[in-house]
Amino acid sequence: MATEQAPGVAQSKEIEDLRLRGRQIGEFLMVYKFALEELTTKVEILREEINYRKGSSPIEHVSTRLKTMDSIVAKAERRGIDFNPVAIAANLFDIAGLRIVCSFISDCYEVTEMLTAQTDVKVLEVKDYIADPKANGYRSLHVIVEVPVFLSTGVRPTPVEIQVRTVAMDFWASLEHKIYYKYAKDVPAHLGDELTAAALAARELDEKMQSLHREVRVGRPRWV
Ligand code: 0O2
Repeated sequence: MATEQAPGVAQSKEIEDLRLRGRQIGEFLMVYKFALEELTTKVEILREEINYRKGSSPIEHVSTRLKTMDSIVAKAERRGIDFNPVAIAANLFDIAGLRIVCSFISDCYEVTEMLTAQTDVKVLEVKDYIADPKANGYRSLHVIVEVPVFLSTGVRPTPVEIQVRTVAMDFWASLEHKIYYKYAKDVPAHLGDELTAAALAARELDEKMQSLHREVRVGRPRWV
């Protein structure tokens, strides 16, 4: 004979389950947050050191983001990844994201080189959308790296997606992102065409600024 549970007991079991799930999610995301903090410190050290030596830095600004649980679930579903922490950790490499915005195209490559040359930064994948832009005009250098996060329980190598881009690339990408979501990923053709034209203009601006920068650097007196 089945014994009926008092409503209060069922409710407190539900609350307990929810609490446990919340804790598991928190623990799962925590390591990505730590990996971002490590990488942010590395970038800030580079920025400060270069600024100290040269009087200016190639890094304009740095930002980080952790994917939301909703976004992780959506991507796991899209990719047919089992929804458990082990499968997700083994297949999704952009749960933690670091974006570095630089002044010039050459800075994007130089800063990436300085960061990835560090012995505790392991490169897993490089996608160079600066050399080879997406069809819509999107440009950025994407590098997936793995950094060791030292926990009380041991070391956890953790992947982070680094996006490196110029101010012009960043301006374009943030507007395109807003438009993309405003139209629920179904951007009207004329807007799409205008965005692609704007990406081309941003690219021309980057190239012009790069060549001016090179000319000033080559032609400057030794003490500058
Ligand atoms: P969020 O919120 O910015 O992180 P996928 O992630 O499935 O699309 P893949 O191969 O994992 O594909 O990644 P890909 O193509 O290297 O791009 C991943 C990230 O780059 C995106 O993350 C964006 O941040 C950025 N990105 C790529 N293409 C575009 C683009 O056309 N326009 C803009 N504005 N950003 C782009 P998320 O997860 O889509 O979004």
